[in-house]
Amino acid sequence: MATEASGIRTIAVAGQGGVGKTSISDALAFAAGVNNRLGRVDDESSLFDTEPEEMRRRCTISSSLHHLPWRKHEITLIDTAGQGNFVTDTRFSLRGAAGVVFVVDPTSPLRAESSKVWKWITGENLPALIVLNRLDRAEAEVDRTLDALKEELGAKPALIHLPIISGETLKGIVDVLAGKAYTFEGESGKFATVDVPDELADRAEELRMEITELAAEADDELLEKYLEEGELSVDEVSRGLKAAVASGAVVPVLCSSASLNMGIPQLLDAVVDLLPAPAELPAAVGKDAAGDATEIAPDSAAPFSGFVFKTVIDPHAGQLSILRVMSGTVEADSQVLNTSSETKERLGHLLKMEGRKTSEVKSATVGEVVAVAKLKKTHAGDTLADVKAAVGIRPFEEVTPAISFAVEAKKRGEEDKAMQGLYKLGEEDLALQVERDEESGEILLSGSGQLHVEVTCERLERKYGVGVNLKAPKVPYRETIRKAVKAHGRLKKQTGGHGQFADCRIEVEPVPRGKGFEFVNKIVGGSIPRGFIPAVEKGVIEAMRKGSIVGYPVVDVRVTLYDGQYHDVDSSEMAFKVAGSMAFRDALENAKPALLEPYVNLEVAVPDECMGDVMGDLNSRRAKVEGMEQRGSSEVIKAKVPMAEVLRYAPDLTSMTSGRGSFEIAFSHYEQTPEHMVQKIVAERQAEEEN
Ligand SMILES: Nc1nc2c(ncn2[C@@H]2O[C@H](COP(=O)(O)OP(=O)(O)OP(=O)(O)O)[C@@H](O)[C@H]2O)c(=O)[nH]1
Ligand SMILES: [Mg+2]
Repeated sequence: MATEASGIRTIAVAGQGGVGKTSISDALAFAAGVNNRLGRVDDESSLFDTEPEEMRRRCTISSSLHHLPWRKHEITLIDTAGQGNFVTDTRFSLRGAAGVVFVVDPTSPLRAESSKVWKWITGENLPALIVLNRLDRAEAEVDRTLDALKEELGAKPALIHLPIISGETLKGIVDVLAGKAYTFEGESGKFATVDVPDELADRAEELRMEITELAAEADDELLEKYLEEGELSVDEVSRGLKAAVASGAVVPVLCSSASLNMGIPQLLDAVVDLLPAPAELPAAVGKDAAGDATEIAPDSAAPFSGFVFKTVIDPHAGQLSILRVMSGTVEADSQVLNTSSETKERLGHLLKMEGRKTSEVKSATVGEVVAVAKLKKTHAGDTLADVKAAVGIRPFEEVTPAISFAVEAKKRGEEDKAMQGLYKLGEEDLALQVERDEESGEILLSGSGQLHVEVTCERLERKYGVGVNLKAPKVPYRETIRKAVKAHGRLKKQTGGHGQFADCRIEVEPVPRGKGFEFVNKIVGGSIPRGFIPAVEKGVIEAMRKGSIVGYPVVDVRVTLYDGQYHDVDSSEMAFKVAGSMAFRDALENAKPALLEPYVNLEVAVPDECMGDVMGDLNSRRAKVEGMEQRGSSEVIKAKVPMAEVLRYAPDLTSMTSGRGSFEIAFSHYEQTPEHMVQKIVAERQAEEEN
């Protein structure tokens, strides 16, 4: 790719569901000339929402990207999902971007999705622009929206555009910095530059002064000039503002209407002028080959490192790993090290992606995003690096699903095919979890919400030709222990020729909730040879898959292997694995096992008059209400609720609020299940097994 590092912009378009992110992305692509017509979500002609499941629902499910040339720059644009069911993909897609265009709808209140995505953006220290879209609508409220951005997101917005509204719709935009205005000719995207309308002149000047000050404060040289002369040029303000954006001191706010194709070239200009090139970002923190913290500077002369932020499985090209070059330059046909799986990978062609289409490039440098086909042991979240500078970049955070369903193949005997298809979908979609219930043989499909699981089943049928039915939602209970105990596993058998011998002693103890599993080796003096110790761990992990109360996986335990015996001839990995399993099962019996149930964070928005009913109902569901707040004309209730109590919340909320309530659910944590519920769950499970 020919563009110099300073001419690269890699941005994610993000925000809550339905605010017009994809519509804006299409309008940007049209303005940049990569599409000869304006793609529209509503008539299924979008360049970005191209999967049948997305087109049918008019909703982005998985991010997709295009490259837009603009003023000798190359903008890589990643359009992300906003609907709560699909935002895990957004969270991880943000790792591919060096800046964000955050889209807001001033005609309706901010929802939980906005706060969630904004938190991820600031957590990644991504410089951002905010776009107020849908300004063609009479109900748009700019000032209220700015207040909400400050109060609910903690953002520091500064208007750099003012909408020119006439006859209740958008006619043009005031460019506060330039002291000019643009009026648009219909939906052509063409505009004329005119004087600022008289009625907006004072407000525009006031905003210009504010931004000039912000810009001056971001740069010592500019500050000195500003203090001496009391004024800065347009270019100087722009330069200072860019520095303020990069440090997160301010988020410029722009205006648009994607449907009317207004404000779009101005947004492209702002991306180029106000967002940093990836090479201008501060160094990322990573780990070196020894595991020590190190800085990964976005320097094109440094050794190569790249972060794989997404996987897509293409029917023709197979698996594509999409990576952002974090440092150095990568060439086609080179060998790199996957420092996460510690495997050497040969990169074949480097592919530049345009939606689902690809074209070959010879190399890619800092900030560029390229795809590589058919890597053997590379997953999204992994780092690929120069073999001689084996750095690791912070991997993805663990995702815990919010809902689980049992699924069954429509055709008998297609269970395995369904499992294989679901595993492949899980490669592309990290919010998805697929398990097989050891006992019933049922497939358990877990995801972010019912919609997510339903969409997954549709994809499974379309892409892998297996139809499945969703059965009742299931609660993914877990088991744990409450007491530290010591246990012994001993295998001694004479089979035919030589025997099987392994002996291990372990201590099993509870660890804090959410810590998962820890294995500690304290063998000294070789009572078990080192080569057999991983086998003991494997045996323990196998035994942990099934707890002793109901048979759910066991979590939050530390297992310390402290002693054992072996035999020169009769010991084997297999024998030690069996002994490890035996020891763990022995421990479980005595360690005061407990059943854990998942809690979810529930956010319900309801009209004021329904509050009483909804609160009463929540109490009957064992909810712990944590707070209430007014958001627009709705009351928002935040609570932690056992997942078991809200498996079918949607129809109940609909009937309590006559369809005017909405809610969002995300996994929160596990807690011990009350004793009387445990009996019920055990009985239910037994009944299920007898059927
Ligand atoms: N009136 C008006 N409607 C708009 C505008 N932008 C988008 N829409 C409409 O809003 C709906 C949602 O637009 P999308 O572009 O799919 O929104 P999105 O943010 O990508 O939605 P998700 O991908 O589901 O998060 C579509 O029907 C668009 O036509 C706008 O500026 N004005
Ligand atoms: Mg979209």
